[in-house]
Amino acid sequence: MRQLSTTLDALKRDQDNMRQLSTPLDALKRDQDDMRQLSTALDALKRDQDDVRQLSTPLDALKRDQDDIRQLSTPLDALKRDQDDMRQLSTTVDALKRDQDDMRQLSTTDDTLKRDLDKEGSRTAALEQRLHEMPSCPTGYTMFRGTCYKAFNTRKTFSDAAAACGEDGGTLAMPRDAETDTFLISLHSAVSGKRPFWFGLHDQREEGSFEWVDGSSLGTYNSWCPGEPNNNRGREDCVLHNSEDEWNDAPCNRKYRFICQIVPGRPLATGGTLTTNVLRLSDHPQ
Ligand SMILES: [Ca+2]
Ligand SMILES: [Ca+2]
Repeated sequence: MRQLSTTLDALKRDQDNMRQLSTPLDALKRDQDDMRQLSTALDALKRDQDDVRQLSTPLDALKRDQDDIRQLSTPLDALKRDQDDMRQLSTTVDALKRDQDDMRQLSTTDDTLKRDLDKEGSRTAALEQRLHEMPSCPTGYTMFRGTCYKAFNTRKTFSDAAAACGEDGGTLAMPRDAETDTFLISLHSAVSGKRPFWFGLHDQREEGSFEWVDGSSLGTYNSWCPGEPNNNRGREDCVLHNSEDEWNDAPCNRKYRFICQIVPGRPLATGGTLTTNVLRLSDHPQ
C-alpha cells in the first residue's frame, strides 16, 4: 500500500509537472504559429521589396528623362524666342517688300506722269501750231461749222454769181442740212432783207436731177417750196431761196443776190474746176 501510495504520489507529481510543462508548451506552440505567420509576412515583404526594386529602375529612368527634359526646356525656350524673333523679322521683311513695291509703282507712275506731261506738252504745242495755221475766214465771211459764208448784196446771174465765189476761192453756198440752211437765211437777211438769193444747187446737167455745184448729189435734206421744183416753161435749172425762205428752181440767167462759201484750208483746184464747169454749162443756150 505504501508503495502504491508512493507511486501514486509520484504519479501525481508527474501529473503536476506535466501540467506545469503543458503551459510553456502551449506557449511554445503559439510562438511557433506566430513565427510561421511572421515568416509568411516576411516573405510577402521580401516580394514587395523586389517589386519596389524592379519599380525603381524605370523610376530612375523617368527621373533621368525629367532631368533631360529640364535641360532641353532651356534651349527650347531659346528656340521659341528665336522663332518669335524670326516672325517679327518676317513681318518686317514683308512690310519692307510692300514698301519696295510701292516705291516701284510710284517710280512707274512718276515716269508715266512725266511721259504724259511730255505728250500733253507736245499736243499743246501742236494745237497751238494748228491754231496759228488754221485759216480764218477772209474778210466779210462768217464761220459756221467750219465753213466760211458771205452774203453778197449785188445781183448776178447764177453763172456770174458762181464765178464771183470762185474769185474768192470758193463756190456758191451748199446748205446740206437744215441748220446750215437756216444760218444762210439769217446771214442773207442781215445783208439784204427778205430778197431771193442763189445758192449752189442746179439740174443743168440732167433735167430733174439736182446736184450741188461740187458735183455731189442733193442728198436727203431739201427745203423745196410746195409745188417746186416745177421747171417752169422748161427753163428752170438753177435754185434760189425765195422770199418765203424756201427753195425754188428758176431760170439761171436771171439776176439775184447770192451767198458764197469757202472751206478754210482746202485747195481751191476742185472748186475752181467746178465753177468752170458750171460756167460752161450755164453758157449753153437754154
Ligand atoms: Ca430744171
Ligand atoms: Ca420753179
